[in-house]
Amino acid sequence: MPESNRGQSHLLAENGTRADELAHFDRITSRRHFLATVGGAALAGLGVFGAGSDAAVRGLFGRGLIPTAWAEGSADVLPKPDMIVHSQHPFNGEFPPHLLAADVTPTARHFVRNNGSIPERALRRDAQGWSLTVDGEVRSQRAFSLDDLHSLPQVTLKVVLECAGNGRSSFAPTVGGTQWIRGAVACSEWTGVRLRDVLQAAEVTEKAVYLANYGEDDPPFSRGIPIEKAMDEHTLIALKMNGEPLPAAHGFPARLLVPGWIGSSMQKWLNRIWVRDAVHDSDKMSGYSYRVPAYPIAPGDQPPEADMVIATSWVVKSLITAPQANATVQAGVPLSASGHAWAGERNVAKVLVSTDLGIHWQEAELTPPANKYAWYGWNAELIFASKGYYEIWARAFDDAGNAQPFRQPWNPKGYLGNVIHRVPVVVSA
Ligand SMILES: Nc1nc2c(c(=O)[nH]1)N[C@H]1C(S)=C(S)[C@@H](COP(=O)(O)O)O[C@H]1N2
Ligand SMILES: [Mo]
Repeated sequence: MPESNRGQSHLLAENGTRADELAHFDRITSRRHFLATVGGAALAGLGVFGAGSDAAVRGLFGRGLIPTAWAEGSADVLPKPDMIVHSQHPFNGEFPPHLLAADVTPTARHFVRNNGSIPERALRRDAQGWSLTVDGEVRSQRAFSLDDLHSLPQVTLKVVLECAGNGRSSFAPTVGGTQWIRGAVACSEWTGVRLRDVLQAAEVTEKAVYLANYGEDDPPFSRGIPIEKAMDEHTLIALKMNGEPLPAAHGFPARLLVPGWIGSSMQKWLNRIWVRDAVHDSDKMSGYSYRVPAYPIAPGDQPPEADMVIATSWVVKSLITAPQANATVQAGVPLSASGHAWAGERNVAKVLVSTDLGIHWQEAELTPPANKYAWYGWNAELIFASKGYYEIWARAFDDAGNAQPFRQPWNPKGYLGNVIHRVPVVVSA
């Protein structure tokens, strides 16, 4: 979208004449064309398998490498069908909300967020020579093979995984970075070992404060989590996603799952855990990276770095997955609206739904999550009295009394966006 239109989208959203999704719709439509083009080129690339001479194919896999898994039409193909692609290199893509209706997100609908290239080992699905080193504040430094990890007790959990930047495109003024709309969130089923079992095997010392995690991607992307969160029974080193070995894009052969926390703490292509006696201080843990102001700031302000704190748990949020934006419906005919709600480390207390821009609210029926840290389902039967333009709004509340805001609180990098989701509906007589 040209820079000049961008300000306009915010105006539209702020004036409330059209929901934010309408502005986003333009982007999606223009990207559809882009996708069709790239998709076609990728298929042509299949024909000249391995030649890697096609620029689009090179772009898809970096360095011209075609993974063998590609030949089997596996989950490693990028972009995934119907994806909204934000960038090819590094690869970043999400799905529109109406494609995220499933309780358990299929791998084919899970967003992909990469800061660098996908490691060649992952593209080859080759765990030969891979190991996970645990060092630092441990009594028995260890290098775990994939077999070692498979021999530990396996745990399966459905977990909401959401990029800290999801919703960034709703920030006004605009902030830099991938302009995620609403779809950088998913809830797949993950299987692996408890991180604490691995840490206990390495005999973590009393001086342990924080983990510094490393993956095999380039340039290096390293973030960390406090030892308390690492020892939580729900924190996993995942080896499988939806019952299959991790796809290349999602961290083969092993990734962290830190339930409730921002996606960037969930290190992909994990190969080293350095147990530290201090808070991890890599560049992705410092400055404005994955950090938010310790107090509310005016939109556009740049607080001193010393006033920034590390972003950890997500905040309460909901998504409308049905109806689709711009759906048409008849007045007086019931319409079922539904979606998901989640609240980081907290529980969801209720979801309210409005069709008149917040004048009246009705309580949605809430379905409990499959397990702690999976998302809740919600459903509401709506009736539109007359023909006209309506918006469906969903507002989730957590068990501490926090609700989704009507205006997006601002921070310099556009993190933790949880402003109310609005879906436009056109009602006919
Ligand atoms: N090694 C590594 N791990 C990473 C990243 C990365 O770029 N490199 N991106 C992080 C971010 S910002 C997010 S939101 C999640 C995305 O996970 P997904 O691509 O499986 O959806 O992975 C995290 N783990
Ligand atoms: Mo992220």
